Amino acid sequence: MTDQTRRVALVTGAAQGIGAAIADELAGEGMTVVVADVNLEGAEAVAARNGGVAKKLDVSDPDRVAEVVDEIVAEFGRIDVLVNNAALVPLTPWADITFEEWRKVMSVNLDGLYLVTHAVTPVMGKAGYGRIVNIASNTFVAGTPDCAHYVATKGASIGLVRALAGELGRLGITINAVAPGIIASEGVLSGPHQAGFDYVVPMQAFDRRGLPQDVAPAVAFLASEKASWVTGQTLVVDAGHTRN
Ligand code: 4PL
Repeated sequence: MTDQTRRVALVTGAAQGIGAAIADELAGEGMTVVVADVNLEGAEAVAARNGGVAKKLDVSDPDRVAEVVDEIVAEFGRIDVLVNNAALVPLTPWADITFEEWRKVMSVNLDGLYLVTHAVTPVMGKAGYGRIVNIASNTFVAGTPDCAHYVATKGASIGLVRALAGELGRLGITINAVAPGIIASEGVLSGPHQAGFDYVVPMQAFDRRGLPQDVAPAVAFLASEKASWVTGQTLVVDAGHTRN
């Protein structure tokens, strides 16, 4: 029988980058972390080091989302924390964004938010407690070029937080967003983002690239019991890039 007294956190897109750092941070605070990702081997590696459990999850697949949430409830009896981190981060100029690419980004970044959040909130509602953190992006503040589909989904993520805070608050659930600036994560480093760092780092208050570990503690705060009076908010974690 598994220990059902520890808080349980579901982190999507947790095989690498910001999601993996969040999974490690929450595990370090004593939570059981469900490390969910389309990349199962990557998720297993993260879960192996932080004592969590790995699940293969494509957040845009409704059946699989329902299945994973059911498995977590069956195994642990609770989901205290949901971190909606999974996202595609493509860099494509507007003229080159095909409808197919547009739909793909909407499917993962936006439908995924709906599917996972909609599956988890009844579980939290029944318990009368929940913490939801959406990983947004400061590109919504900065109007960063060459990723209009991505920026649109991050704006929607912040919109969802604002829209749901009231409805979910009645159930004892808080929902907030963390909006990182450009971060040297595997996902970003796998694309042509070098120019982004060259442009952004001089605007930051600190003269280095942001790392996943720079973002995770802000998520951990909003995911904690202590953040009980904060909901519907967006915390920008970008070394001051968008402060002006
Ligand atoms: C400022 O979230 O916030 C590039 C790529 N530049 O994904 C981001 C900035 C990127 C960002 C982001």
